[in-house]
Amino acid sequence: MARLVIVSNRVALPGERTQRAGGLAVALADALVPGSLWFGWSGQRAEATARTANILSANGITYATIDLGEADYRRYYAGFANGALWPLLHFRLGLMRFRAEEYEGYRSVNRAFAAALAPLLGPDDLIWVHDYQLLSLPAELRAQGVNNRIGFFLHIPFTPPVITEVLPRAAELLAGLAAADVVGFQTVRDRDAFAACAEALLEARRLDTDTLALGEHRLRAVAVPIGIDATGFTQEAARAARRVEARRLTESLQGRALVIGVDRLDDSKGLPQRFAAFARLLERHPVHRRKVSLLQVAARSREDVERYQALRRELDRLAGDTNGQYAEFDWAPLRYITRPLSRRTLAGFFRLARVGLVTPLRDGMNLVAKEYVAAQNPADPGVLVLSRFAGAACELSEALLVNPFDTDEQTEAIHAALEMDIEERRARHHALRERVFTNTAALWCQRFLAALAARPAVRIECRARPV
Ligand code: ADQ
Repeated sequence: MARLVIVSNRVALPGERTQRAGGLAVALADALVPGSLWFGWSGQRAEATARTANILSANGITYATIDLGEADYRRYYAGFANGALWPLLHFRLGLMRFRAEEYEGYRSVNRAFAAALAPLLGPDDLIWVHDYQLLSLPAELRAQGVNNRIGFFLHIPFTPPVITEVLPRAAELLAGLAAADVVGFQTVRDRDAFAACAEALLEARRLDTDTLALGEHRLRAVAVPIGIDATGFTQEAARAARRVEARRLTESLQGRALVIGVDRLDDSKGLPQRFAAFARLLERHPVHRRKVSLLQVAARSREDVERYQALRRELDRLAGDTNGQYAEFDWAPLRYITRPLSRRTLAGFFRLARVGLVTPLRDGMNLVAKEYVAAQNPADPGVLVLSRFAGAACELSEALLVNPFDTDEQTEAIHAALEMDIEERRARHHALRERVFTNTAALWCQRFLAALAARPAVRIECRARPV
């Protein structure tokens, strides 16, 4: 069997779990079998970007990492990836900041990844590249003479041509990605947006639903939604709900209903809008005063990106306003935590929560929505309020779907969730649970790797357009 080589911005080294890389490690658990190689950034910043990888083996898996030079890191990660691409691909043109030198830094880190990875590859390895930090990597690997099959999965949304073309050098960037054999997206909507961009910006021809022709090159673009380890998460939640953290939370609630939100502190997650909707709930529906608490866990992320510091200040203010206006000496309506909590603790909290709020302005998938569903007790489940603009909404249509920009709609959905009778809660949860248990992380891996392996055995020799 071919060896699988995973490439991502961050590698979750054994014993070290960053939030993002840790999430990927969980999703890839079924694919990362002994014999696999995981390549990426070590998380260390050095004076200059390393040319060769550090190799470490554990449990039969090889981890190969490179350190990034401080200047490269800034231009690539805080600069182009999170200053330009992230807002663009989340439809936030107003937040996008394009700087040519950051784009060049991004390209040069992608080139450095390719140069350090190429010598580690065998001829039959299947390469699976992850996410928006590495859009140019397929072309950079081809430039290193790598003819292996290359798959790429984008975890975040993709934008239609009218938005994508606003990014300077968009065609060049897309051509880099199009040098892969298979590109995977979270939803049909993202896959179609990509195909439309390839047609508009690269003069690709769409041969059928998931095949594009770029000259002689055939590129498959597939929609493969990511999932979770539903069985594992359900068991974890049931156990965690009996642990000390969950017991302390229950005690502190004193019989009040818990509404929960769990996100990275990120401007795609719709947190100011969520806080506003919750404040309006208390204003419009006084019946919930003293009866409900919102626990928002918003783990700090990307703190070296300026926007994130401003968001944090805004949330501090909004939380203070709501508590200042409605809190009583023995009740705080909004509990807001910016420290990360462990997966286990969160699983238990999800199970206790009568309502789960997952209201991003735009999200590739949003695994919190699926985790919340998996964590519920089927006999007495909570209600998921979900943004229509999360990829998860394509599958989880029995949630209460909202437009997060519409404060009133979000407020009324939280109200309806809190008032919903047990029969309706069970019926909705039954349908959602079915979906979460069908489209699991394991199935996601299988489906993507099947698409990658299904490419014709002899890849048509080609180079993407010069980049
Ligand atoms: P993220 O934007 O990081 O990922 P998401 O899918 O919501 O988002 O969460 C990933 C994991 O992080 C989940 O397991 C979740 O429980 C955990 N997590 C989130 N907030 C946390 C917190 N405050 N404390 C501790 N853990 C927390 C990107 C895309 C998503 C896509 C994923 C996977 O933006 O749309 O679902 O990749 O493809």
